[in-house]
Amino acid sequence: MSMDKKYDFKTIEHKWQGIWADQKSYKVQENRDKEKYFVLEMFPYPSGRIHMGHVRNYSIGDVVARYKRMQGYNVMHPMGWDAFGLPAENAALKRNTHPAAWTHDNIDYMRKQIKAMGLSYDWDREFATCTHEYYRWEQQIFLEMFEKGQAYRKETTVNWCQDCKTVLAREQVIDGTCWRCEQSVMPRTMHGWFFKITDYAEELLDDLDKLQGWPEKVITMQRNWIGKSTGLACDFQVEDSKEKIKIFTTRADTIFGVTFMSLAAEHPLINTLISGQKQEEEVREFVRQTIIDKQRKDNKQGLDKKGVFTGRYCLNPFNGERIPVFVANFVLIEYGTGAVMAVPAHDQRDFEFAFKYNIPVRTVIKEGDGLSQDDDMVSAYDGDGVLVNSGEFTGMESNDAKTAIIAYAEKHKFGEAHITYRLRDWGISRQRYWGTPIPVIYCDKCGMIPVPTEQLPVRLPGTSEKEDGTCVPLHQQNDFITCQCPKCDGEAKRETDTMDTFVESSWYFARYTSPEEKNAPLDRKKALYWLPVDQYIGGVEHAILHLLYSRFFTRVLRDLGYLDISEPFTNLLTQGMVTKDGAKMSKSKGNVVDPSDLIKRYGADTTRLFSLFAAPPERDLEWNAQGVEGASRFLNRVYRLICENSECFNCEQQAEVTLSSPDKARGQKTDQEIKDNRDLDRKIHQTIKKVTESIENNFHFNTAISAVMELVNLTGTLRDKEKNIEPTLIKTAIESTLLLLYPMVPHFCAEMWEISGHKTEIEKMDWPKFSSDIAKEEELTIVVQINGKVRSRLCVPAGISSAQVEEMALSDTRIGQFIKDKTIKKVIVVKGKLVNIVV
Ligand code: ANZ
Ligand code: ZN
Repeated sequence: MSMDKKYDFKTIEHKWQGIWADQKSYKVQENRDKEKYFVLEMFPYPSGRIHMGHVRNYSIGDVVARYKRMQGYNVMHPMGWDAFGLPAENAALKRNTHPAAWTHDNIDYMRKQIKAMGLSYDWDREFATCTHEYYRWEQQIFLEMFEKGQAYRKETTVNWCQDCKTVLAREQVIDGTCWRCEQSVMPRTMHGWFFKITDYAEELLDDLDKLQGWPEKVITMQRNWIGKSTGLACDFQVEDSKEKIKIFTTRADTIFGVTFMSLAAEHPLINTLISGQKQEEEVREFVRQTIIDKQRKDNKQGLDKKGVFTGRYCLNPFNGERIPVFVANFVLIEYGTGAVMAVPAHDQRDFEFAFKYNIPVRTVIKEGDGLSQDDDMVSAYDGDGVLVNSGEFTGMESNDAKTAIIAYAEKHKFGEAHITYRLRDWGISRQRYWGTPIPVIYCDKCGMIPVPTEQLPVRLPGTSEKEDGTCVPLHQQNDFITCQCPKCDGEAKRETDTMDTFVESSWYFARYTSPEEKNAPLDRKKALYWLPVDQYIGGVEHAILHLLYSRFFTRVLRDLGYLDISEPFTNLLTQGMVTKDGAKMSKSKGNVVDPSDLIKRYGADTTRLFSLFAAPPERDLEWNAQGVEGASRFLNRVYRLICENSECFNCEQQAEVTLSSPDKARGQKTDQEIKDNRDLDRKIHQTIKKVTESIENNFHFNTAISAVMELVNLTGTLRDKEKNIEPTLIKTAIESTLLLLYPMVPHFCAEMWEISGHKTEIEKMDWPKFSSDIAKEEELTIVVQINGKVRSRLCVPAGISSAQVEEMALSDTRIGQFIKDKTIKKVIVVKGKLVNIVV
């Protein structure tokens, strides 16, 4: 047989994909006799073609799915399409097609690409979120939320991208520009719809502690995003006015150090405060400029602290002191109350501001020994300490002072303990076409009316197209807008906003449990069986929003009676990026590798193996052409090993040589041959152990694959030596190799399993088990001598290297006592027997 004989991946992959599809091998149903396992990869946006990031994501998920099936779980592994979104509209405009047509074409193409990877999906559960069969249930959920006040409408200042002609969420504005088109973003006031995620802020935060199967960094990102702060909300009376300025502070202990007040440029009191003041014009100009700057710069805290005096004063309720009121560019309107009691001695931003505008700095917290900090202060001291210059609170420690000061404010009714979250309600309105229409009607007579559920879905109009066939936003589509009022039958108008596409992805995982349900968003019983998702896998770029929104929706659906869980994803794996030359693969960088080319050239199995082997899943994976070649060579090596040992597979006799029955073999074989047999047997069990543990330990497939490679090497070497290796042992070695590799390279292993004479398909086999006894390294006793005299004995694993033995001998405590400060001249190691140290 020639050394370069290769397996025919094209035929094999085609054959097995056909079999799996015909047999619907991965279709699942609820089965109370089996433990369920729901493994899910974040579903793709149908942008046109799959990329290496998809390949990596789905390969990981597929190994998990196939591995869990072999372990006896009832595995659900579904796939679908996150199909609404702006790219469809833009592409449609550019190509003169309809967004629906563009999207469905892409789905068809990508489905083919994904199928060519041999992924074990239950394709009967596939759906696209842009179909009314899906979004009508989203509209239903919206209506139920609306009824409970969880979906509401209000007027707000929004971030508007002129290029995308859409409202952007706060997190979609990056450095003042649109995350998509990188155009600058402008403020604009308009009505919009919101989901009351803040109602769940506390629960979303508290339950993070329960997410034991999530990466710590994702938990931290979620915690920071929710951003809970506990402190004091307190009123400062405006001098010569009925108005009060409400502030929020986490540092109530610094209240006697307040030397000015700063308001956000958008603060509603500003107008009243400045009217008639000589500063009026100056302040107005400052406010105007600041609002523009903020939208542009995304109000980064590092930016230059600027402000303007309003000409007015307010009074510190604790000591009646007159405090000048400023408008400052670093105060956020969205946070706390939009007003800050400024304490320059203990807050760096306030310190810089005070320095610039010549405002007094008054120390009220002393650190530890209480040395004076006033004179030579170069920065604020923002730590805790002991209070000074603080009236009756002087001498208290920061934490006690906070409590006492809050209690004082509550007693005198000008303030109270207050919790603030950074998290805002979720603005879901988008002024687009290609999204879920918000099911609300406006009637001049009856006001705002939710669309009655029996009138759902409010379908996206497909007919109202521009001349070139593309679709325009709903507010430009009169046929869509005009409707009948459900109450008075008069002429009314439809809401024209569509929902943020993050809404679809916030509950799709639940819909997979009952994708065909025609009477409700979910079949409760099925959802009960399948949820939560046991293993969720996707990019870390979704660590905040998508995961937070999904956690929120799960609770909403729970409270609406559809689900009985709170957390949607028990375990989360965030995979790293696929990079080339150190940069993320992307069209704009021109460093993309097309997975379809790889599959054509090397086959799906090699492509999968490469992406699993090149890096552990949570790390970035650097593209490397040799890596793909290597993966391909390895599979062919296994193939040849099987061909060369085909005679072993006809052998029905039981394995005789194992550690537990070494004597039986004796007599027929030389010592060396007995050792070789034992070594291979041990290696088999060690490999099963290693692979199983590597998968269980955060899916470290790369180490799993290395272990199998070692087994393949040893099997090949022993067999090449024409050693008297038991055929059944070779057979077990090869079978184990195939079973262990099967989840990663399923077509290849299915075929090899078949050609080596097995009647039952490999995927019906159980995951192999190992014996810890057999897997244990044989141990040897090594004598350690000093100048020829036996001084100690070491127990070492049989395979250990001379260097390792030497190191162990030298660090042995008894040897250490003998050597003390003597100089070591020479160390002689006789492999497997002794170490002699000459001093
Ligand atoms: C007085 C003070 C003294 C403060 C001091 C800090 C240190 P976290 O902890 O992130 O919640 N703040 C309140 N509302 C703000 C707003 N809308 N824009 C900008 N800053 C605002 O932050 C709470 C602290 O941030 C508050 O405590 C307030 O400044 C400021 F030595 O009040 B502090
Ligand atoms: Zn009406």
